[in-house]
Amino acid sequence: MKLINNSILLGFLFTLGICNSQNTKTAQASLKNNFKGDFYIGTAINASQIEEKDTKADALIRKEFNSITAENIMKSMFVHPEKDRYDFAMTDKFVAYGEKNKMFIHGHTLIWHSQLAPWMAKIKDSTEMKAFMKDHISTIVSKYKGRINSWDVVNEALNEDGTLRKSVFLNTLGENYLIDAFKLAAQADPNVDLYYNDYNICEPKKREGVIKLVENIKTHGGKIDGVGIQGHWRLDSPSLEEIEKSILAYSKLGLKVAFTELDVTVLPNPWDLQGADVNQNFEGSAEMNPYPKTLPDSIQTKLAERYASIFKLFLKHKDKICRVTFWGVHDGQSWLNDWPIKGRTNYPLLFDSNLKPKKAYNSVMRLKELQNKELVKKHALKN
Ligand code: 9MR
Repeated sequence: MKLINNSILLGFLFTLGICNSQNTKTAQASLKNNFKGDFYIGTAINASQIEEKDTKADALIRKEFNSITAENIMKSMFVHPEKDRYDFAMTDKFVAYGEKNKMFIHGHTLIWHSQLAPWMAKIKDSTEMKAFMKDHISTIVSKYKGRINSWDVVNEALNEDGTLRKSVFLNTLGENYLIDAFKLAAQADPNVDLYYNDYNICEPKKREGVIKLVENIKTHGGKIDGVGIQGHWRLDSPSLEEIEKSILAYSKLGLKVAFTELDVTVLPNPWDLQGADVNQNFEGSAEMNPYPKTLPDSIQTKLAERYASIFKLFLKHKDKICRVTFWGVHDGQSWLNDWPIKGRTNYPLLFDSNLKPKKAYNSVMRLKELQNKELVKKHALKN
């Protein structure tokens, strides 16, 4: 256990408002300040937030978060729309926004089967694919060398059973594409942290798949620094036990763990309904969109409890976790309003669509405040 010196104790007291005096500048209570020293608190931002078009959202982002990920604009279809043309207009603005606000900047994502430019999807042979990967990864990573802090080098390469997903990359290059991608990224910027990022990787089978994938990259001389657990979760799953097992399993590989796309859906899932087929048309169905106007208090409370238990676990393993990023700033912006059914009203984040903190926000903040109080108490007892 680290020694707590008096200046740190004073810091705690200021945060708790115990040491408040008009002449003393206190740290503003916010997610990023409360979890300072534990892990970065990040958010995904969309194009209008990058361009600071929404002044209220901009103020909230700068107050609460110290890390950013681009929700879409860094994906290949936007940044590399044609074989011989890159479009860095938005990515330049994104990086400048992070630098201006002294934030940890995460790059999402280099190699992903989805949101590909149409010309990439048509690549048929291995020579052409190798040339594409070299050009794509080297150009983008070296352009932002020393400015982007970590990259999702490969995103979502696994099936649910832990086998490799059929994609244009696997079809043309075989499983070596993973090793090549990580080597190319490390060559372009030897100091940037390189991640494998995926969803459902707290599930046992898929987790085994990640472990195999990481070991294979390492055995063949690739550099990989971390695993990104996306964290698109539900109120009751995955269990805290499986999340904890995953944190431990990935860090045992010598890797950093980041929670990269955290949100918790409160809506029914069509796949859970017996015989339900997601292709069925559920749009406009009241059964599937039960809270179109407001979230009942009982569900707000459930969401708050779920977030508190998740963050309690994160704090327990803060030595292994370097970043927790939410997938969006507020509920109104969440992709979960349109997936897996379009046009629903979901409530998966800590801020509501009016940008007001929810019960879930307070529960996460309170957790940290209680922990600080405990430390103050222990320190007082010692002296
Ligand atoms: O939030 C993103 C949404 O706006 C896009 O339409 C969608 C396209 O696939 O991608 C969403 O973000 C995804 C992320 O890039 C990778 N992991 C899953 C996220 C949610 O689908």
